Amino acid sequence: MSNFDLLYYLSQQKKLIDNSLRKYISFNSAYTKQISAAVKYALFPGGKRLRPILTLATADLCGLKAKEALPCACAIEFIHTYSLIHDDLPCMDNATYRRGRLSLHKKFGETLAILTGDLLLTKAFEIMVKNGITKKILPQNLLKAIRLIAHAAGVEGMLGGQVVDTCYPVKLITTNTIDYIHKYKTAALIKASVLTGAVLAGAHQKKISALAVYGEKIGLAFQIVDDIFDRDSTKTSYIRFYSIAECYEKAKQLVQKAKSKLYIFGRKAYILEQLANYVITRTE
Ligand code: GRG
Repeated sequence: MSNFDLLYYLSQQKKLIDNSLRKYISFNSAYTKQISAAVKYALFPGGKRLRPILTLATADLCGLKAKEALPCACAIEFIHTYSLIHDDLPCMDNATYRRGRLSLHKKFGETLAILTGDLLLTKAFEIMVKNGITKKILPQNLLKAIRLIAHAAGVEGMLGGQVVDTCYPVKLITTNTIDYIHKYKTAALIKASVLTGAVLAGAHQKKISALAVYGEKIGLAFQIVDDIFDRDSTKTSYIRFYSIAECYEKAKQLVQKAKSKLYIFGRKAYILEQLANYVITRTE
């Protein structure tokens, strides 16, 4: 695998995912024109597509062709996109820009931004139920995947982390609070993205358990790197408690731990190793 080109791999997977995402947003009637435009703006050109890329990678690792896992991978990207739109709203992070362009509510107004987030969240589940079963995916495995994705997006996952991030009194925030926020707000959906591919493939429990640890560790490392990018030392950031060097060290250790869980897959885990490295070497 010495000639493996990670950036090329990421761009190819992004293309695959983008083509699939496009298929799910063709609900254009005279009455849905506005929200259709808003959904397109939110999804394209999009970001790194890290979560669906992880889903396709673990599906492949566990013996399921990546394209079989595309509906669930796209549904996860829909949920991620909804979370960014709502997070940017004036009542949350009040962000003017996202991915170098106006945030959705700045471009389309707050009402449409809230509704676009709601649309993406509900559509995600419609896609999984409607398109998730293929010849190679057993219905019970799809059901398990939907359940774990719903859990990761909900109050014991991303939404729960966001509640603490946005509503917890700032003066009570300790490193434990920040660990909690990171684990739920960010790592939960990344972990679910990793597990979804394996669950759809019907992987053995031993593999699922190893991937659960891998997913959570890279999810935490991802958020620490995000904190470093933000350099925001005021609220719920690692930077508030640790130096940049300490943050990098923590992220590196998490990635090391994540990769150490992959030994049961042998050389086939090469792509997941590279994706773990990417979480801390990425520049955006
Ligand atoms: C609104 C319920 C609700 C939750 C929002 C995830 C989240 C919770 C808010 C996003 C705030 C944020 C910027 C968190 C940092 C980690 C993160 C999710 C960064 C953005 O993810 P990337 O870098 O985005 O994967 P791209 O643009 O590549 O898709």
